[in-house]
Amino acid sequence: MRKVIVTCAVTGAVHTPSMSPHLPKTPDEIAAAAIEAAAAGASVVHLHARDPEDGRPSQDPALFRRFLPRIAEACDIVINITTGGAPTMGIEERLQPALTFQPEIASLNMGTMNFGLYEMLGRFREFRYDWEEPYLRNSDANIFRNTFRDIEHILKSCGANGTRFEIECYDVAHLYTAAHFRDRGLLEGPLFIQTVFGIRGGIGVHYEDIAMMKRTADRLFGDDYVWSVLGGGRHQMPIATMSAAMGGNVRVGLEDSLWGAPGQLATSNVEQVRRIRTVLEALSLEVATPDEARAMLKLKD
Ligand code: KMH
Ligand code: ZN
Repeated sequence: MRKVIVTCAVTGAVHTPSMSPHLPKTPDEIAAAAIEAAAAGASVVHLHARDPEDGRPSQDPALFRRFLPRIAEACDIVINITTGGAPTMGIEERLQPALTFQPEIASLNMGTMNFGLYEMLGRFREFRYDWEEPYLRNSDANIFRNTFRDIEHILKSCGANGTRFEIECYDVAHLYTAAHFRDRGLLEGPLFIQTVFGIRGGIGVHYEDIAMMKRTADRLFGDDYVWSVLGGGRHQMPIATMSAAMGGNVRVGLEDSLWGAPGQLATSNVEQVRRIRTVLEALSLEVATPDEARAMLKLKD
């Protein structure tokens, strides 16, 4: 049976605490979400941190230090630390936790872009914390900066620690950028290509979009890549399901969607992990264990 890598992205930097009481923000909540996701079968956890007082996204290594060792002690799961942080942050700030903790995987965003937030964000009018409203309002003016030089810097600095990459591609051009760095010898196969659908500023959520990203990646990388998929907002489960049936690996979690069912918030990350696991098993697919994911992605020992 084919093994499918399930990544759970537990908190991210897109959503804010007022949108859902279930979004993890303290180190305890982030650790618990990761440990529960592992127990439900997630192979990889993608991690951001937040200020425990007000839930604001933060790349402070001291915050990561409050949950990373606890996750490692409690369970086996592949650790993936963001280098994307939030579009409001500078590149050195974004890199701090991945350089400090030298994880098995770090995210690597393949291009500078507008990063419009998910469809539900515009609906919020009442905020629990002062930072949320300007953060969301300014998101229409932010640029998510990932220049060629930034990408090279992340590749060289994290790569020197043996960290491999979740290569986040939000449009077809980003696949070509990944191929460019592969051709220069800065990225080595198998590439873990995370195709991202449904961010305003990136590719859409039509099945033709998924097919085109897959066809292009097949052509550029042949057998030397592992394809994973995430859909933003309410598209998360339909896109994960379609892509799993097409041979893909999947990412779920409250970073990417707060929804559990139409109009209903997910009450936890593990709810989404369990739902995609049910889908995968119905498709006669098996969730990859962390060790199987390590072997598939050729991660460091
Ligand atoms: N929230 C994802 C669509 C990163 O952390 O490097 C983008 C992301 C970026 O995961
Ligand atoms: Zn992320």
